[in-house]
This record gives sequence, C-alpha cells and structure tokens, in this order.
Amino acid sequence: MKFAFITRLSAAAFATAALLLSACATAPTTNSAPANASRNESIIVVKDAWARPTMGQVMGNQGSMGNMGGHGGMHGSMSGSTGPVSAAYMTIENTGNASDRLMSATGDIAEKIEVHETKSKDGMMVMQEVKEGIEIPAGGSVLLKPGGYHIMLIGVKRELNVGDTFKLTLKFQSGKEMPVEVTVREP
Ligand SMILES: [Cu+2]
Repeated sequence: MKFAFITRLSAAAFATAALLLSACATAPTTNSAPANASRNESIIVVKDAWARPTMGQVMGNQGSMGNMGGHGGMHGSMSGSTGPVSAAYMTIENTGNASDRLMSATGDIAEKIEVHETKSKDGMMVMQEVKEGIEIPAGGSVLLKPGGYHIMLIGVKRELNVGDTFKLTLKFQSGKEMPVEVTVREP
C-alpha cells in the first residue's frame, strides 16, 4: 500500500513534500531534544515563562489591572478567601509531529494550580478552568497570556516579588512532564 501510494505521487508533489520537510527540520527553535524523533510524538519547548507579582493583586488595584483583560480585578477579589493568587504565562511550542495537550501543572508554590482561560462573556471578562486541556498542535505554539490561557496559582505560599523565580511542572496528555522555571515580573 505504502509503496504504491508513493509511486503515484507526481514528481512535483514529491518535491513539495521534501521542501516542507526540510523547512520543518531547520525551524529556528532548537532548544529541545535531538531531532531523532521521526516517530509520532510531541516535542515540547517552553519559552518566556513568567508570573505576576502577588503584591498588586492583594492590594486590589482593580483600576489598572482592568486593562489587563479584567483578570487582575477577579484575582483581587478572589484573594480575600483563598489567599494570594497569581497567574503564570508562557509560550508553549511543539516542534514534534504529533499534537499534545497541556492538561495540568503542579508545583509547591501554591495550594492549588489550575489551567484557566479568560474569556469575554456577556461583555464581562470571566475565567474558568480548562478541564479538557489546551491543545498544542504539532509544529505550532500556544501563547498563555493575560486575557487568555493561563496557569492559575491559588493560595500562593510566599510573596512573589519582581525577579523571584519558582518552579512548575507542566503535565501533558502524552504523559510528558516538563519542568519550567517561572520568573516573576510586571505584566
Ligand atoms: Cu485564572
């Protein structure tokens, strides 16, 4: 079957496929495992992981945080009952040839860590847990950013100041686990 299929490809189609393959192979992101993975699997690369300081949110600075997609205000109001909250953001790339999903994250920085999405609903920004995970398509990337997907840190155990770092472990549907160092900075 496979051989028959290949011989039916026109020379032009074959050349195009070869070009696409070589374009993928030379994509400018090489901060991951060696490219010996010709089988179907995801190869996850995480870039620019950062989190909000806890200070501004605990102070309930809703006026300026409102510009960040309404997220800060909600975090501010949540902090009363759950302790300090923060959110982590990052770019997750998949340089492999199978899609994957970010399902959850763990770490000892917070009592509870959830994958969330902020959405506009009836003119208001609301956020909710993303139980089905976030798809990271093969050869693509997903940006976790204020006003969109984020990793919610609920009940942060220590004050997060600009310049601090902490660790999270991202867990994917494939079973892969990715340790990430997160740097605290202003949005
Ligand atoms: Cu959230």
